Amino acid sequence: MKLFYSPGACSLSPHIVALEAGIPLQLEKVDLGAKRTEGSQDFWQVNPKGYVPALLLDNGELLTEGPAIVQYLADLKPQSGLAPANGTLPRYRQQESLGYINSELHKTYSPLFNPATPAEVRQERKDYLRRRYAPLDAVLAKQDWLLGDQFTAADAYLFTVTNWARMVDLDLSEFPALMAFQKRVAARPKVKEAMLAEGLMQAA
Ligand SMILES: N[C@@H](CCC(=O)N[C@@H](CS)C(=O)NCC(=O)O)C(=O)O
Repeated sequence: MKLFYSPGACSLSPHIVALEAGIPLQLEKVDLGAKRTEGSQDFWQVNPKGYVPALLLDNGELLTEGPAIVQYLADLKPQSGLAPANGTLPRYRQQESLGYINSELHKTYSPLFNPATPAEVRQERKDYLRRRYAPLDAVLAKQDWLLGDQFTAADAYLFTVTNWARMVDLDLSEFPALMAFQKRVAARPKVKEAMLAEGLMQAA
């Protein structure tokens, strides 16, 4: 399998999940501006949606959408505990979390990366994000991980998008449990491995 990724983008989440699950992945970096892959392919031809993450399966099919990809990877290794069993309430809780992170957080960050976004829109989007982080901070004040006492794919996704806060100058210091969560995830060996592989940190 091959994961098309861009360093530090939302594709970091499936990258972490694959490493945590012990699934060997080939990685191919994408220049999202030029829409070209490291191997000089036109990325539009690979993924007509033009964005990462995209997972090329061994049967030649392309799977897109981060929440679907992380669940696919986690389900390849059910014993990893990265996704609760299908059909159970905890699994729907995970989908609830993935949907929330995807639509309420991830996509609210997007305009903050666009230099053309006016200052007042920027401010409104940051206020919106803080409102959306508040319930997550309350959950994480009571338990280590979004779903309870087990690290799952939802945590990998929350960590990935929350890492963007400092890049867009979003102050989240009012959320101590969330900040502690970020440190807890960053300290996981497989998360460090993913970040090193994407060039997001230096080897110690
Ligand atoms: N709906 C997609 C959105 C993926 C997405 O926003 N990818 C960003 C990086 S985090 C991207 O590749 N943007 C480049 C572009 O849209 O041109 C998902 O949830 O996986």
